[in-house]
Amino acid sequence: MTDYTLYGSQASLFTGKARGFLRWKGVAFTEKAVNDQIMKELILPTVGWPVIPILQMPDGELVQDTADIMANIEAAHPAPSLYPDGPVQRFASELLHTYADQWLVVPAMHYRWNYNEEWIYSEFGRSGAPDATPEEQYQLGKQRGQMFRGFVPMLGINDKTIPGIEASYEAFLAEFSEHLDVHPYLFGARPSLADFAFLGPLYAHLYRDPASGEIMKRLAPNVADWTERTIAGEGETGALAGDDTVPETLLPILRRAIAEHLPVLQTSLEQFATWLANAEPGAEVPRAFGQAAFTQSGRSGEIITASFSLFRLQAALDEYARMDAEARARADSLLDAIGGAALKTFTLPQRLERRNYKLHLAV
Ligand SMILES: N[C@@H](CCC(=O)N[C@@H](CS)C(=O)NCC(=O)O)C(=O)O
Repeated sequence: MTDYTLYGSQASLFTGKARGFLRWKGVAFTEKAVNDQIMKELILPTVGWPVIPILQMPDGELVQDTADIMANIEAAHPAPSLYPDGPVQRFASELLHTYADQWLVVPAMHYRWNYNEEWIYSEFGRSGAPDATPEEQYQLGKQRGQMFRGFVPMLGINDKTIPGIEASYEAFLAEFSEHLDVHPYLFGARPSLADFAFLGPLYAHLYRDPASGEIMKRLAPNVADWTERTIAGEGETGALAGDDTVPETLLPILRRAIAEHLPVLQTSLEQFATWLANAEPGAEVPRAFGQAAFTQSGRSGEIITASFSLFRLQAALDEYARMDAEARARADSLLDAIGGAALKTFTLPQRLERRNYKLHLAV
């Protein structure tokens, strides 16, 4: 019997993020693969929609959303700290968190579904019904996988955009490799929030799916090595970069995040404001408002404007808002250096909050 139970799946992006974090924290937890019974009897009655991972707390409470899982564990087990101490590092961490969760999901889904489709159907079947025959597992996995397969066009992944998505991912791998030549983790010698955020897309889809893993190991062996260390929960001791500095080698990654994702976030903000004009106070917020144009490595397409991306970004904006003048000046220099000056005045017209496991207008 352990204190915490993580309900998830080996193939799930956000389960990998939570698993690496929990291991690194050193808390005792049991991981259980979610099957139909757990979904119907535990998750749906409380959470209300089919989503993983879920962390069950020692008192039985179910926590959904990896940011909330991390915050709850952090409150109970503060050392080693997940969040950097310095305000600018915290701000940059939340920007990278938004990029990892809400933008690197695009290459993750592209490589999974366009390079590993048959494999992932069998894999979904193996985890949902470990005792079934391979043929039954494949058929079950195919049924289960349809929803995720359906997300692929919504993420703007199509013949026109794929060369841009791949070029951008390969450039990202090169940039992350250069960073890892100098630092073992994103902000220094131990993992912190942004590492576990990156682990989401980089582990299950881009490392563990066989064809994707082959690409990562060939193009960026030290990113594969970082992925192995981070999912294992290693690196619990070292220090983060001193004086609240953001390592120089992170700037190309932040620049890429801003160049590709910020235009989509700006369109999302406009569409949120339009939706808000007719919304009831405290209303549940739709998962997507519409679509936005995006460009990756010269290829343009349209992607859904996810409300959750604004919610993740809100955490970065909160860090920025609470800075004193000295930290704000350093954050502004960082924003200028990465092409993100527009974030200085990026304001949500209404705060977002999660209630009953769903996104709502804050009350
Ligand atoms: N923002 C959530 C996302 C969780 C999530 O999207 N999980 C995926 C599997 S990795 C899922 O269950 N998706 C179902 C859906 O989006 O409808 C988190 O950080 O935990």
